[in-house]
Amino acid sequence: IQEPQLQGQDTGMQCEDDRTGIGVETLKRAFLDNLFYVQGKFPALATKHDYYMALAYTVRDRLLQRWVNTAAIYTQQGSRTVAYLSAEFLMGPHLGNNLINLGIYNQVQQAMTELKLDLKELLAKEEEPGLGNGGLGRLAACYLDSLASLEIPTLGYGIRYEFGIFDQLIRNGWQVEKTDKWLRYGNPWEIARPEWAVSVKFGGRTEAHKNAQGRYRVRWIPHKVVLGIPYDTPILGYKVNTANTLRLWKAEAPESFDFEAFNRGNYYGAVDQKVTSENLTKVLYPNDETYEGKQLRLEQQYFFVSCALQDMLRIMLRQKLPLEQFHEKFAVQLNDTHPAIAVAELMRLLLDEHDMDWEPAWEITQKTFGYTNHTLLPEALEKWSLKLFSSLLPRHLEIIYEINWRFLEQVRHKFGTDEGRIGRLSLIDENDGKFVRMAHLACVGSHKINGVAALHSELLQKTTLLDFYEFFPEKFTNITNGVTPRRWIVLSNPKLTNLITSCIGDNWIKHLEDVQRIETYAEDPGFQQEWQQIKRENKVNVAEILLDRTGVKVDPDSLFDIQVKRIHQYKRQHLNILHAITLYNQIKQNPNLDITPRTLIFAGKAAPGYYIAKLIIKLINSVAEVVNKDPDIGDRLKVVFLPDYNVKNSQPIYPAADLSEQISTAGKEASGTGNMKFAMNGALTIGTLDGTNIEIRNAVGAENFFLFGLTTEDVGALRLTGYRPREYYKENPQLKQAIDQIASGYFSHGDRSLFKPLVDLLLDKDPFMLMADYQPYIDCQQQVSQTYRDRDRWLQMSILNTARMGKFSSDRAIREYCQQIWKVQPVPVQLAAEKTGDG
Ligand code: GP0
Repeated sequence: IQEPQLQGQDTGMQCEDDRTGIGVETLKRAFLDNLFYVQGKFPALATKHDYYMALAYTVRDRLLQRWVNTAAIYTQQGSRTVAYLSAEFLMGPHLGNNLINLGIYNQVQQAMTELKLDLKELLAKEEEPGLGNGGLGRLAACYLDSLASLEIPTLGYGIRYEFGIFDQLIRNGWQVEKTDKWLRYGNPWEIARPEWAVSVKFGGRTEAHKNAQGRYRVRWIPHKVVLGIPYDTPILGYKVNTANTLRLWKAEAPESFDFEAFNRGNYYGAVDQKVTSENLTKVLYPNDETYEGKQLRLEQQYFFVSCALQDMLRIMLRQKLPLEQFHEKFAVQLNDTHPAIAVAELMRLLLDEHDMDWEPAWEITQKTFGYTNHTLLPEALEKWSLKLFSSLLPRHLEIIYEINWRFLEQVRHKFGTDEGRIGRLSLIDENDGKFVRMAHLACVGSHKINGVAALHSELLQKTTLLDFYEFFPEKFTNITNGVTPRRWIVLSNPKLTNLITSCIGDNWIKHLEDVQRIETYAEDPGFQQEWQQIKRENKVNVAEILLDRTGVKVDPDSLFDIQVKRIHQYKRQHLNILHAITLYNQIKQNPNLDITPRTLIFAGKAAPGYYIAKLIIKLINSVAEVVNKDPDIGDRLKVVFLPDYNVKNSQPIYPAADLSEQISTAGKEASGTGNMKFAMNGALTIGTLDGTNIEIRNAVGAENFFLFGLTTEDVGALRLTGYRPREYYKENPQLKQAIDQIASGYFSHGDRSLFKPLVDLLLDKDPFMLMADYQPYIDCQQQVSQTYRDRDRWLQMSILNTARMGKFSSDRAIREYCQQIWKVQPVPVQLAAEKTGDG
């Protein structure tokens, strides 16, 4: 890794500050000092964890210098700021990323080596903050990295869940969930700011009163109040001094106990209040792309949104900015509808708490928000029953009725009385019970609405949000997702990073479009040789991990065919397994078959209540058990399920992949982001025309991408003409054999009932059209196997994939958000030492 030339280097001539210096000697001294004064240990008694903590504090000290300076400059300049509201931030471990962004990875590695410690082992000690489910939460994390790297003033606002996404164990092939106690040993990256606590109200009723000018105003008399305590984590940009803030809120009881209840002698009742309040931010809901109408979830959403908006108002008051300028000070982005209640909450704060009139408040509100939609799946669209909503947020329901009334008036004005259209656009769903539609609230309350890939944005406008598109087409736009090359190439794949940098310098890390320049080496035998060698070393590394965690030994020279993501029917891990069974059967039928040896690797969590997804995990493990121990198969096919997929465990995976599985039913995967991480690391994709697969294929070239399957249009047409999955099964002997084996108990010790629900679903309904896509998928996989045998061709394709992935950096995505939606400019941060020029 190429190191930056920052200030404060260890020249030996000057004395470095132990909290900021980055020379090896200074780092060693600071590290031992932290071991002593923070952990209270001397080396002989210190555990690996003590050493991790000492190193984390050493790095944190170096961040603090930048963080405090950044805050000072933003405060002085009253900078326009992005507020990214997200119920999830899937940050992954901080230490390694901070070392990369500070540009001190190599110095720290050397310092640790000189102290007889292994940096890798210390990095492995970090408990990752798993405060997200999957793509949506990880996107928020990549965006914070890019915002800081582009020097954009930003606050990330979310929830400090005490328990993040569960840890996954595999017992007897089934997923078992274990509580994620990530805060158990303390969190060195956060600082609590109890002085900025805010109160959040719930329940109760409203009443009218008159303000000083004799105008009617509304007062909300809540049933309960919860305190929100902010916990701040610095987010450092890559090789800049900008350190932005991720501000996560923890719920607490307003007093440690209820004195009244205590005085009445009801000590337990008083403590109970405290327990109930703190339950609010206890645990992340582990559903990905399915909403659950739970009261606690709505409480979480309102809680963090109210905390965030009150915090922004506090910042404005401190900077002496008039509230009329709210939308000029803050650009607030709604990461899906989870924070959409912000539209009503900002209205309430401006109207009720700051005495503003409706029209200016509404104008400010609309100019403030942008809304990103992340899915078209109907089961994911949030709607809250009026009963629940009104009992929890009575004032917000009044405001939503008023917004709706005024909005539908405008609709009538534009389109006349078209009751069908009005019913479809209304913020209240009255089809089957009454519900508040959160996506509608977000659309009406924002000035921009974006999808996350070209196809997704198009489908949004043509289907899910068609009526809104017809009403205000100018609000709609697309911003294709991206991922940060710092974590997903530099940190995860140091060997590839060094190879690329040795050829073209390190500019590509900040400007990923520049990685294009390795194209000239795509057919260079020496470069290809090094490329292959690195891939092999990364595969050996994963082979060791697989052996360690699953006991399965895999061949690093086999084709590593990898599908890692949440387990979902629409993502079709079971289609991939049908391919595994097909290969197995081909070898069994012809034991001398000369096929391209493959290792199929799966990882991902299923929502605890998603029965079919859990059954798919069981099926993968059941097939693995049969395949892996069959002596006829040998090294030609292995199937492995790596437990507990999370950010930390994913980092070695992408660099080790030959083939990336992106096989969702067309039209269902909004974007996908794992697809980008794989391709950047030189994996080839087998995929459908879905989400960003389409754009990746356009970028890398159709000849460097394995395409198969129905298109979105095909899917729609087939559904209309009557889809009969059982016909495909009857007419395809390979498919029939595979399904029959699953049904007959071949993979389940003769148990025919185990997979029956899955088999019935596939043969009768097959909502995700596996049967239709099966043969094209198998044929395409055959192409993959053929191509893999042509080593030079494969290497060339692999190199061209990496070379042409520039567009998929989250830096590009964030630049587009800044220009199209947020209208915000960089604010560079200089350190005092740089300004005065003295060390
Ligand atoms: C979308 F609606 N996504 C949701 C959700 O609740 N959770 C979630 O992770 C994902 C999409 O499925 C995606 O296609 C997309 O790339 C990601 O949001 C970020 O936009 C793949 O994970």
